[in-house]
Amino acid sequence: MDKTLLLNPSDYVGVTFWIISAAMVAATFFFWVERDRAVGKWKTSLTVAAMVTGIAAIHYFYMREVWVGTNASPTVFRYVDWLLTVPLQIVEFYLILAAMTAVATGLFWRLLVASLVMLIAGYLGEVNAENSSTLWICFVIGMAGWLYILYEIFAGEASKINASQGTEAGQRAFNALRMIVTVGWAIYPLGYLWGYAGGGDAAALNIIYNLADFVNKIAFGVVIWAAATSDSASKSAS
Ligand SMILES: *C/C=C(C)/C=C/C=C(C)/C=C/C1=C(C)CCCC1(C)C
Repeated sequence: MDKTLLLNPSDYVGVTFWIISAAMVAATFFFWVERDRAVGKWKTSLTVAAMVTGIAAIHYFYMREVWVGTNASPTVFRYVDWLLTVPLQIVEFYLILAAMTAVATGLFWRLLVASLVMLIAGYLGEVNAENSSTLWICFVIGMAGWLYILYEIFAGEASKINASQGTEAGQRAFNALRMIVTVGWAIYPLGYLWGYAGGGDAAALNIIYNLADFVNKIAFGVVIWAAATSDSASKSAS
């Protein structure tokens, strides 16, 4: 294995780690500063959005070094990052729901447990990737965790939000976050499939996961920022 200390500009996977590191730092700073423009509960939502991208930035710096130095997937730090940031995103989702309607805290715990099942299964599958039955059983368990989350937000308690509840900005945020959890999160299992089916391709795996993190952490925050600033603008105008 070719070991090196510096990022080779033709290492396109390494370059995506680099670009996303910068984007995560910029997003953190942006959400943090924009918090001043939000009112009430929206301030907390922007704080959480900044925490997510800030935690990811630190992991991206390190994951980039692992990739540059070893050309291997930084699986452990990838999952440490997800284990910290996915629960924060579930908190974020729940805060928005709770602001719109009375939702039981049981919903929060169900979403949290399902996300942990999804991530722990994914981790066990990836660190045991040489064993293909473990790899694919874990994939199926991880998929079940994600599908359960989709069930909760499209057909379960969380879906019972109707057009008369909450502010317009809150509803827009809820619908957009739902799309992110459906379409944006779907990129991860595709990365797992592409990365491991047929012998394994670490470059494809990391490039797809990096793209997914860019969408699901930064766009997720931007959706919250858009709702927070439009709601706050209408409140301060009235
Ligand atoms: C900021 C990080 C985020 C939003 C990470 C999300 C990760 C997932 C949605 C992972 C999903 C997976 C499955 C649905 C199947 C098993 C393999 C995983 C863990 C990649």
